[in-house]
Amino acid sequence: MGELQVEKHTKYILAVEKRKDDFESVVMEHLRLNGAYWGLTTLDILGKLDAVDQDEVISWVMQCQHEAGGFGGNIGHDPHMLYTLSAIQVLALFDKLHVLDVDKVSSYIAGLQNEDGSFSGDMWGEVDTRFSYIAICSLALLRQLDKIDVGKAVKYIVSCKNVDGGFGCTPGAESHAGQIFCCVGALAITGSLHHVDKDLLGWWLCERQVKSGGLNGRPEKLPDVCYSWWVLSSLIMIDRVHWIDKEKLAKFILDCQDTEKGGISDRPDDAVDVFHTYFGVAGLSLLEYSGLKPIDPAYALPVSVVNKVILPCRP
Ligand code: GRG
Ligand code: ZN
Repeated sequence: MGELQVEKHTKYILAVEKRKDDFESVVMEHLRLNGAYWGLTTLDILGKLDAVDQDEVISWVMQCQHEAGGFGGNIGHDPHMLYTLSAIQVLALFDKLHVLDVDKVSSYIAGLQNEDGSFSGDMWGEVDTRFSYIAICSLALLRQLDKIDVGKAVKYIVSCKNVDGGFGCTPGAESHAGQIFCCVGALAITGSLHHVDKDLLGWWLCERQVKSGGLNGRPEKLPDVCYSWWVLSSLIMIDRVHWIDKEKLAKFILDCQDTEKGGISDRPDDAVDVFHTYFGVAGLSLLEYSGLKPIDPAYALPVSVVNKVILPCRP
């Protein structure tokens, strides 16, 4: 099995951060703040965050903030929950959460909670358990969970639980590994994991492993490196990670590396991108691959970062 190409992946991410006009960057323009989170978190797990000019990053992140309090994907873009979490996560990576007007950002997020406890992604109202996770994770990092009705938020997430033990994006919607990460993560952060049937969900999740060792996101689908994050983090949160073959999964991820130019793809021999590079490296970190910083399965940030942000307020 090949080794993790730490230097090559570092170079690849640093190059993507700088490129502004090639194809991938143009396509990614509207989600640059998400891209920054993926790239910078990967560098931190690899122990290479020092290679980045942090003042430049922070100044750019702060320029993505909208007067409503939320963040857009880039300067001048409309605010959305997705980018607001990425902004908070990037600032947390650099231990710079204090530059935020915490009240303003948390009021923006809390303002998106609906009567039934669910959350909309932005002022246009799309409701999805992704946004429940984002609201809860963001507010926990800002220590502002008391700004929302946590009981109702949990109740809504539980209403999205299916008979197979999994969760969907809205009540009655099909179970999907990405949505399961969001719901289990939000329940973990709020101390509500007793709502999960761990054996039933653990069974569904471990059945995501296919012959090649990779994981898929739903029955009958192809394996994809990003599910090494969505599925594995969920299995860890419910204490059932020993139900999959960790060696085979690590091999699948390593087989998806571009060993010449750096970066990781969704499946062996496909084109690499920052998203799958992040999920590949984060997945290997969850698998305790040697030399990588451990990542927190609920907050999707290095454990060292979460400890710095959350621990001081734990009794
Ligand atoms: C901080 C890690 C982190 C996340 C923030 C945005 C978000 C919260 C979570 C997204 C969860 C989610 C729904 C992930 C799934 C992404 C994905 C690969 C979707 C593809 O779905 P299909 O149906 O592909 O197109 P399949 O693999 O089923 O063929
Ligand atoms: Zn993917």
